[in-house]
Amino acid sequence: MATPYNHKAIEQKWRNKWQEHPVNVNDGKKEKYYCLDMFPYPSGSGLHVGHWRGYVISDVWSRYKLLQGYYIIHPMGWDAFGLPAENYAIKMGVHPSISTESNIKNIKRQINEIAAIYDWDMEVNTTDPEFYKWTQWIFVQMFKKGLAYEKEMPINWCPSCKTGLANEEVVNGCCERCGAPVTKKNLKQWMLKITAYADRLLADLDKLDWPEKVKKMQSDWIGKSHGAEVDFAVDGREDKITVYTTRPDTLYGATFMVLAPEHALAKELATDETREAVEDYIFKASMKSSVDRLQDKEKTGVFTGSYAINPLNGAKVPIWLSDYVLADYGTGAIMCVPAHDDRDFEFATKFNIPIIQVIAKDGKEIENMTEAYTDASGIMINSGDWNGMESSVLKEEAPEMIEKMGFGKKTTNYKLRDWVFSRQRYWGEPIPIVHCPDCGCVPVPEDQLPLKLPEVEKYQPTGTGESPLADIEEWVNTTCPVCGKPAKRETNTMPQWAGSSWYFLRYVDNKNTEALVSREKADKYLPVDMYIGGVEHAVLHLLYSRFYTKFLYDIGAIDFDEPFKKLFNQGMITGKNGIKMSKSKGNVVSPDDLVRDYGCDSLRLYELFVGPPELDSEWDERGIDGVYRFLNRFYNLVMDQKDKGIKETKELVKIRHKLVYDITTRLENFSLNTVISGFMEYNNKLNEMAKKGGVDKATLETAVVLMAPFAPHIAEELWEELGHTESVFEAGWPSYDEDKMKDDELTIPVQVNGKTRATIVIAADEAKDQVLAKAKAAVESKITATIRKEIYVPGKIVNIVAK
Ligand code: ANZ
Ligand code: ZN
Repeated sequence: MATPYNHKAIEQKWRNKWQEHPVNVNDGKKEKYYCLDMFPYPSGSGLHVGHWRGYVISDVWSRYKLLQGYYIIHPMGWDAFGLPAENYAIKMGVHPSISTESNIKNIKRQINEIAAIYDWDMEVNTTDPEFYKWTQWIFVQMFKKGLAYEKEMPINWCPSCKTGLANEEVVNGCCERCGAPVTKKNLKQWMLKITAYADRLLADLDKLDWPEKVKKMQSDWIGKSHGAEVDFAVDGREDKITVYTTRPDTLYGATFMVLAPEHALAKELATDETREAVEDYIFKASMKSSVDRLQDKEKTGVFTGSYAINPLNGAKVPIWLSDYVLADYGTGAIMCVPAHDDRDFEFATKFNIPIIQVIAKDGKEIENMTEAYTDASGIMINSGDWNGMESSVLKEEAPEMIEKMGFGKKTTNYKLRDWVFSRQRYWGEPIPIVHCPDCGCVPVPEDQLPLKLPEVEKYQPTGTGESPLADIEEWVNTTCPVCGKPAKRETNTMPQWAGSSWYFLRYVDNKNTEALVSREKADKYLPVDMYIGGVEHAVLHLLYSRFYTKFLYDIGAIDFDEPFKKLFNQGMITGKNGIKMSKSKGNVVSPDDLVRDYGCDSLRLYELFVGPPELDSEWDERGIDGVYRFLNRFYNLVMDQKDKGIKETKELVKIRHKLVYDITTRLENFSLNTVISGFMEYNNKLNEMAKKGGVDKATLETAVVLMAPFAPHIAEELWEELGHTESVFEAGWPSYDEDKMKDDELTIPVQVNGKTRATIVIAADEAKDQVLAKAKAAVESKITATIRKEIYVPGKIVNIVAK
């Protein structure tokens, strides 16, 4: 018996060797491959086994590409500004700069246990002034192009985090960070004009090799729709109300109109009889949080007492207020067609408003409508001149018809809103703007960047709508860079997304003091070829990064306009019963003990073995034993067979090519759990072969190379034992030959009347006639009746029917 598998010694040995001789070197000749992880924020609780899985996946992919001959850019850094870091610091009562630093240290130690090929020379940290100098520089460039502007408006406000939030940070009406219901607050904000990029952000999704799900989330978020604005006169008044509709084909079916309670005319339309109720409704709506507005199951509303005139047929329709109409979408007013819209149907039913069907599926009117007919397909009815038209055709033509008739125009609308970019918090990049009474908003001159975040004693959020920086007089009071008169600094900071929107550009040139990245390096090493991370960033980070990249492309800083060519979203690892791992639930599994007891290679394999990487998987620690036993058996097999001088046989060659084929195709499909189970199956097969006559060296070597991306330490060790002096990562990824995978001899059953009577051995490509002849010969003695039918399922079975 050879020496047993000693994971501790082996792993330590190869860590040391890799330190001396890194396996991933840039020789200037190899093509680059950039494999990026979503960088972590340095949380206080460290990494759990769920974070580990993401980093294992990206390292497996990186090492696979390394074996294919690429130079791998595989960096790591810290998303260290922002609410989570600051909230943690406040809770622990330490300054965020101190807690951030010690958290980074701990997580870096944990990440190093993964033995990934991270290039720490490329490390970035968003809180490093040399980094955020460029975060601020980008803001200044946006300001100069008119894409960063100040605006006072009601914004999403998290009363718990005490800061404003972007629309993307409000999930089902709650703060994306802390879960508290979001309210509205009127504040002067810095905004980024992401809407100027809406069309490109939408169209360029086609260029991306991303999961369809994420692309759909982005296109839904951008929410481009085509339709018309239609003007309705208000009966007996000068005013007109413009509505936005995507279904102008249904205009004859509009039986009422609804305005958002915030609409400019909402109050004015009230009559003496309705005024009290209208004002009451408007007030109550303003007090409702957006969660309530979203979650309200029943529609509420109030009749204003005024009527609008349908411009097409002159019909008088009542004007209502209801909070199911959003103030900041379209025109904040809608024409309501209860027969063909679910929300309008519900509202009309509740308030006894007439319902007029204008589209009929088969030309017939429905007698008793119990729900809206929402398809835009059918024949127009009850629609004057439009009767008989196909509704889907009319839907396309109506905007122009309305424009010609002079009561509206064709329009396009977007759901996407400009990005609220100010945070009333301490732990972020100061917005590099000076407010001068004479010159207005003046950017801090570029040679004065970074504008450093001042040291403070009190960094807790104030809740007043001002950031803690507003209290530091000597920092706030400055002089205007243009005219030199006394002026004040902007005291809001940037959101956490500011640094993460461009950090991936910085890794490849992280010490550059002249530019955020040199054009030379950007052209050589960017963009990212593969991006790996959780799906929760689908419309936040992934949309913002695309926006920043397009902007930097437009100003000539880089020569590509999409940051991430390919995207893989990994699922979460949860605790028992699918519960998310969290410190407060006490179900966090730390990788540290598992690495100690089983070794890094075992944990790497087990992280992948727990389930399909794109799905959530429940963590069950017991399974790691099985993986550990597998590695032991594989180690013993190679050690036992390596010096036996076994010659390859047809069967061994076949197994070898099939192994390469299975592992490669599964890996290419990111089916990493089945890669591991595949290794286990082949390990069993090879152990059988070892008993039968032995396993040749080429087959052992192939198996070892294939294992290298997954279990790099043991692969290096066995590669060395197989007599190599170079690293296994120099070996190149093995190829397969489909011809050699074919089974050339098959044993198949021969049935007579459905019962197996014999087996025959045939060549895999043997002709049908010959197979049948062999089959009949084999069962001749068992056939007593006349043969009626002979069936051959190629390569599988022969069935003879005799009666
Ligand atoms: C009449 C109509 C008839 C409509 C029908 C739909 C179906 P998207 O695709 O989301 O753009 N709408 C317009 N502005 C709104 C607002 N501020 N708040 C709530 N709803 C609003 O949908 C546009 C449709 O949503 C518009 O077309 C309008 O209702 C409604 F059979 O107009 B529709
Ligand atoms: Zn000035």
